[in-house]
Amino acid sequence: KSSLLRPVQFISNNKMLTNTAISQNEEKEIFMNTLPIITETILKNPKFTELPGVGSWMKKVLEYNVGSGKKSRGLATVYSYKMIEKPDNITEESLRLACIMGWCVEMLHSYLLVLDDIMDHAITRRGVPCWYRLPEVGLGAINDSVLMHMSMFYILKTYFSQKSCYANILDTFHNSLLNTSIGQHLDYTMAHHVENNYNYFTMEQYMAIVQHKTAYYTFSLPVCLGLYLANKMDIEMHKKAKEITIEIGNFFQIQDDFIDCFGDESVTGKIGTDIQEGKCTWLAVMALQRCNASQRSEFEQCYGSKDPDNVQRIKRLYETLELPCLYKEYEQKLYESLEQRVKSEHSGELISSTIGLRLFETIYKRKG
Ligand code: DMA
Ligand code: MG
Ligand code: MG
Ligand code: MG
Repeated sequence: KSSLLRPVQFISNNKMLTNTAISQNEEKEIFMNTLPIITETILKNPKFTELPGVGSWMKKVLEYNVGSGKKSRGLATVYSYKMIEKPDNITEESLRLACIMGWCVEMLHSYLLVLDDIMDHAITRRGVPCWYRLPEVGLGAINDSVLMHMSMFYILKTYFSQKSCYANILDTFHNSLLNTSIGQHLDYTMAHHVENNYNYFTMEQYMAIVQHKTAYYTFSLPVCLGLYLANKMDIEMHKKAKEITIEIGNFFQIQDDFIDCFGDESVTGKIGTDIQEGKCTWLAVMALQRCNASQRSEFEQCYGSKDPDNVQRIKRLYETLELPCLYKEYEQKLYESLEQRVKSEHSGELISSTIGLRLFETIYKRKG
């Protein structure tokens, strides 16, 4: 075994240490090194070699949309596999397959982002113009997202169709996309058909949106795939992992909402549009819960407007209502409760809560 393949280490006080010898940067590098395999495999699909013009367009689509960004979901797939698999079973080949699986999750993400940016009238993504905004792309971006999605299935078929868990893997991807599209539907309709009636912006509605649009595919999908890669089919184990990953995924979207308003564009690579689009965000819901009558009428007057003054007024209202402070407290409490869970959990749930904590650590206090 090479030094990069040191297995997950267990220590006695019920805590799992993941590959302390490998830094997060090294893990990212190993993951990045698998990307050429993905591109090559996709472009070798006879469909693309028979029509070289389409093949070279596909290459451009992949280069622009897959590979940049944080790769949280792809890396989460690899981490999960490494944490779940028996150390002796972790080999160069099994890690390569985990990385390939991680890239499939990243491709699903890229597919969703291309569509999401059209729906959200977004301007930039990962520091460059959104794909649909390139003059040679336009609404052809919708079809490009289908090309990416189908290429993702081609990768799955190429590398996993001989495995016993292939049907489960496909089912997991399909379920994640169904959940995401339900969430995206709720997100879109809440923002576009309410017309100054903010009675629908409740925490319950918000949680339904984020659980569907983000939590499932962001963390439940990678961990579920990690379990399958390690041949873990136990339904109870999958259920436990799903519970905790949904909680973390929900928070991931709360962070995304916070960053959309208060983040630094040079770090996030995207210009926030939630206030302008009138989105049902964590900030909007919290503001409505805490505001007095005059603040509520200011909110109703300014929210969902492209006028920069109105956007500023909403941001000031959020600050007056001390939402940045509440957000930090929420994050801290969640961290502590996850740590507590790892300490107190019995062996049955220890794996899922440890994975949960580890994933949470990768997003804790994130700025982008
Ligand atoms: C993210 O919601 C959900 C999906 C399915 C991409 P969002 O529009 O807030 O994401 P972003 O801030 O990245 O545009
Ligand atoms: Mg968006
Ligand atoms: Mg969106
Ligand atoms: Mg957002």
